[in-house]
Amino acid sequence: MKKQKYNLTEDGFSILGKVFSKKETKSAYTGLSEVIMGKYNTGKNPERRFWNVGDDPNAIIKIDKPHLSNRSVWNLITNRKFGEALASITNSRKIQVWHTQVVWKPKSKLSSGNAGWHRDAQYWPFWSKQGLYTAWVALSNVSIRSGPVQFIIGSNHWDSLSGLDFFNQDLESQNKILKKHNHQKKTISAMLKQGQVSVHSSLTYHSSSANKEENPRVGMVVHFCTEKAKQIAIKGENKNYLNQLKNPGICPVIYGK
Ligand SMILES: O=C(O)CCC(=O)C(=O)O
Repeated sequence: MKKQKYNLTEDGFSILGKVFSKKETKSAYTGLSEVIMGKYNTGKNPERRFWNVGDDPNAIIKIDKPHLSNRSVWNLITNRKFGEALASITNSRKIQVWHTQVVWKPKSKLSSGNAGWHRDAQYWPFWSKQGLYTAWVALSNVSIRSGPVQFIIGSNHWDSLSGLDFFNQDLESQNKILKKHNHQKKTISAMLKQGQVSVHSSLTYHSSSANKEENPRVGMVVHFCTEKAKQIAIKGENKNYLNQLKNPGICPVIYGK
């Protein structure tokens, strides 16, 4: 693996060298395209689909926990080299994958490919702020024109801002919110080669915009926790969500014990 760019603790994200071979990424890419079409070679459904066959072909396609539904996708997220790379970059003894999503972005029409500014932690009231990260695995080459994930440098140190959301595709109005809060916004677009990985803290603000390329921009998004993560007791519909951590068939430990 080549040298890392950007410091995970200081900048809130880091860009790793190539972790996966062409064969590994190709096989996961094919697996995800099958999951998107509703074909599950494990016989298991993904956790949740936000896009279904027949929906807008230019829309961003997000499906939660596709690793349950396809063996090649499972193999990608449980890959030993991947576990080692995540342990090394986070300086951890244990890496457990607790959630995944595919974010498959076909050529966009207007704002159809936008993912709004957010920090992952805003969706995870049941988790502490420490020890929670996301790895974004490039299954296609990601150019500046294909709507790469963009990170705000150092935003992992900010207080949380309201009015920002992954599902809000109006990036301009969200940029105004960022400006209003007087945040000097220096962003970095994560341009990655197929097989490369970026890692960000659950507190780092990020978004992505239109894919202007002909080919889809494909990211396998892997949310993982380390031994520093702590569960927080909450009320309501997600109060038992993290019970699945006890099930290695859903939440595999990919490094350490
Ligand atoms: O793939 C994208 O454009 C957004 C991904 C994202 O929000 C994440 O990795 O947490």
